[in-house]
Amino acid sequence: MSKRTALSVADGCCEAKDRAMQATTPLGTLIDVPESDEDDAAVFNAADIAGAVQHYKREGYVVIRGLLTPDLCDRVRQGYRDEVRPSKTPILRQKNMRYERNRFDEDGFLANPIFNAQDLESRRFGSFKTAALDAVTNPGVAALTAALLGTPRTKVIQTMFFEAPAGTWAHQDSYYQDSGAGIGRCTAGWFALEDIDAGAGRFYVCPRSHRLMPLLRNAGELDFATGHQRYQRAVLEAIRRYELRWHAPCLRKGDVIFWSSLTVHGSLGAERRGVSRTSLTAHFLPEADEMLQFHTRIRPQKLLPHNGMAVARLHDQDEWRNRMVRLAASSAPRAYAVVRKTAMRALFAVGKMRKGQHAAPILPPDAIA
Ligand SMILES: O=C(O)CCC(=O)C(=O)O
Ligand SMILES: [Fe+2]
Repeated sequence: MSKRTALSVADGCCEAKDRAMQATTPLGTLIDVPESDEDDAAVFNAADIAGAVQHYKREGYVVIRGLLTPDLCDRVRQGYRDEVRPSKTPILRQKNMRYERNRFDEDGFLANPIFNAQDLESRRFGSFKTAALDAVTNPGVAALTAALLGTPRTKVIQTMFFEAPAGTWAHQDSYYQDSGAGIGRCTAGWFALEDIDAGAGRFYVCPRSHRLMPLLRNAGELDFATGHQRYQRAVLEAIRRYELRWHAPCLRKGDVIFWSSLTVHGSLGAERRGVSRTSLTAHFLPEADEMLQFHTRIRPQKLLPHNGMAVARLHDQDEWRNRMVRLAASSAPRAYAVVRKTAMRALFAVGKMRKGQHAAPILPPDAIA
């Protein structure tokens, strides 16, 4: 997690266009956080698909300017304000995979990001959910994700919604989910729904990390069930060892950054008070691929179409059985956490016994599909 540090530049975001704010990385080093995208070679227009793909393949990420219209961004935010923010309904959360009510930070921003907006109950959250799905499945996104993955069609396997700075630890998404048809056949997008202030816990990537460092496997002493903290330290150690750089690009309302499941990324801690980072993220696979979870098992997913794109619904709250799970999980959170932890340990124990194809803890870059 990022450390909170004092402000290192003058107050005010966008006046300081010619300067970059400085922020502290999880390694304790200082990096520039640009206040403008003028000199950023990673920024492309949606029409330049070939340029974007070339940059993505080389650097492991690319920024597409204005992929969402401001109206669509506003629709998601309005849905959040009208339906989600005032709600007392427990919702599945990204940080701990528990059903919790909303929590707000001292600035009033949502502090427990939502996991899988597509699974929210339509009766309560219909406008927010539809707008969020309109954003992550819009035709520009469909075209880009298909081009980035070199496939005719893609599907959404996971989404998140953020408002407050999150200080997400550095990781490769592959550790959590990837494609069953080949490691690295998964891409993700971070959709800026407002201009993201340099102090609002910017999303960062480590350019070229998808090629420069090995894949850290979700297995052995780094496995999710017993070694998640060791995994978080191992990623930082890899950043140090392979002398990776950090880039926390300027993202304006409607911009989307895409990165590979092998690219190290995360988000900085808050460096300024009173600024939010309202955003969606979505993870995509080639439509025909199955989802590989924790480098350990193929996770079958129910798929429903939206805008012509398949979207996975793992915990669909429009199904009464899933609402029962939510009720049980939110009324007995400790018992639910114990059950989940035990199931997770069992999953990795079975994996170890099988000593199958996923056993090697570290895979060198040239061994990846
Ligand atoms: O924005 C963040 O804090 C992290 C998002 C992320 O890691 C993801 O969606 O994969
Ligand atoms: Fe991630």
